[in-house]
Amino acid sequence: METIIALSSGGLPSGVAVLRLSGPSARQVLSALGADCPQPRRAKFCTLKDETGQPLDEAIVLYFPAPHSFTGEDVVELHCHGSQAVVQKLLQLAIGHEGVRLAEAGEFSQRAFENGKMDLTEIEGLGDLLDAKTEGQRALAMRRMRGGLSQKVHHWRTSIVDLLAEAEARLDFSDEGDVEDELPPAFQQDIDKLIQDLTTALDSFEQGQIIRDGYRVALVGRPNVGKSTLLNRLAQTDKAIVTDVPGTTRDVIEVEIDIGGQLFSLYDTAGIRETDDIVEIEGISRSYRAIEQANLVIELIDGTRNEGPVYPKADWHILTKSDLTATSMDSRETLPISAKSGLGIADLLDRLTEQALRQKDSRETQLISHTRDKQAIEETIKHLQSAQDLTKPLELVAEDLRRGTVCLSRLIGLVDAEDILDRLFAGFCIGK
Ligand SMILES: Nc1nc2c(ncn2[C@@H]2O[C@H](COP(=O)(O)OP(=O)(O)OP(=O)(O)O)[C@@H](O)[C@H]2O)c(=O)[nH]1
Ligand SMILES: [Mg+2]
Repeated sequence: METIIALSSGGLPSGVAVLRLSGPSARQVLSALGADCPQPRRAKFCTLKDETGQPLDEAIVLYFPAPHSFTGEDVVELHCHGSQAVVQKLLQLAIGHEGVRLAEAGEFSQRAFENGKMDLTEIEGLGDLLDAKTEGQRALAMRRMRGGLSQKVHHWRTSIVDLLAEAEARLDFSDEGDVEDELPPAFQQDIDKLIQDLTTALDSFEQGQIIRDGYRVALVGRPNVGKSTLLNRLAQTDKAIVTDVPGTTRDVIEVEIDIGGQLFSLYDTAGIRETDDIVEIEGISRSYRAIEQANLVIELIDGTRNEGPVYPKADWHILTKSDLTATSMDSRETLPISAKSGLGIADLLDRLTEQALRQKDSRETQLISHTRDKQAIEETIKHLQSAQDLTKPLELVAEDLRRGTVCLSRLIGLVDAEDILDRLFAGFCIGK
């Protein structure tokens, strides 16, 4: 097994940089740098030396002997100064050793997976954690990384394996007379119960996905009502072009914002109206596509004009440009706002947070956040439903159950993990 090394901390220069070595030669590299190996898991201050014995840098060194390390192998961490020259030199000296090379993207995590330190969903949780921008994403990712989903999957899988054992016992020993031929009445109930549990878990998918990928809000309405102005105000950018020409926005413009720890994706869309302009027609058809994908559709209505909604099915209607209108017509349905003066914006943000939190169940259940989870659970349910039909030969019932376990095994990476891992690690950075 080769030893790998990478810069595991961020961009240089920085106060401190962490180089991580994993593999059987990790300790030798350390001693070649003139440092004695510290006590396991104890920080030690060392002067690292170059090939001529000259001081190269001062560093804090940590040693995690196998198997009690992130990767399950011998791991050495060098906390050196975050200097381009220091890091380059250390990397160059390390890979000069026989059997030591630079790590590839995600390779530390891959070794952790291969050595059974983390399963597939836990690795995905780690990836989500590193990508997390909001508090909600962080909490969700942490639960996944710490085995929240794995535990559930193991539990479901064990339950199916128990049922499978019942069925197989009757197949194997049916002529020996010491096992009842009939399945116990609890068999059917246990399957029902499992289907119920899995269905409940599946129900949390939408919420999990909203936390992970963001709550999608489409801003729609007639041209010139102030959609782009509101998007810019909420996201504190000038990403969307604002003019007084109706039909300014042609493409859907997406921005991500953090409101109260929840990630929102806001979509500014082309104003909806009858038109012969082919560019605008395409823009409007994109507006409708954004509407289809949104969790919440807000139609903006120009409060200075006497026009009704153009998309009455919108979840909310809000009145814009209220800085120009004299009287406030506040109601639950039509909140008056002004993206110019800021009137009503705080209230709008509150309502958005409230709305995104509305479907939130207890934190426990929000573990299903990847499409992969959803598919695996749906498939498992399908096989269990097929196993509910006990009028068919027992062999077939057993086969349904076995397939159910395979779906769950795949979810945590017990089988067929390679494809998923390749895709996953491709998105990881070096040193992870
Ligand atoms: N007084 C006032 N003017 C506003 C407000 N919001 C937008 N406007 C003005 O209304 C005009 C249209 O604003 P946009 O944000 O481009 O409107 P839009 O809905 O994106 O328009 P399209 O992209 O053409 O569909 C611009 O001149 C803005 O300055 C507001 O709250 N108060
Ligand atoms: Mg616009």
